[in-house]
Amino acid sequence: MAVVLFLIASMSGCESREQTVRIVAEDFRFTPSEVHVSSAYPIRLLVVNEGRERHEFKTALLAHQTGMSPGPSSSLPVAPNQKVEALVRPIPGVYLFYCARRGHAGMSGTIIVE
Ligand SMILES: [Cu+2]
Repeated sequence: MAVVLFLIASMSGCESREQTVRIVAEDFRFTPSEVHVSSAYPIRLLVVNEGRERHEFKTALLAHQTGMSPGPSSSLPVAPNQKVEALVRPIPGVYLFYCARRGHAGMSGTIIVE
């Protein structure tokens, strides 16, 4: 509970800034497929499923989620017409993302934190 309260407080403060990366999942691609973000501010990953299939957004960037207990999820399953989000620390790097669902191997892209 303390962790949740701390998160809400830190996100509503005037000093806090974050950048939102919005990725749309369709059947069968992610848009955009390449995203550049700054390492200066936390990244809010927002994945919106506009397809008819269930998708599962997966990337190593999710290892840097903030405030996760006991540990961060390694992927974000998202049902049709749903959206999911995660707040991650902006550790510089090139992060591939892809759909972990069987048969969806063509769905992939890159997030570059610089
Ligand atoms: Cu998929």
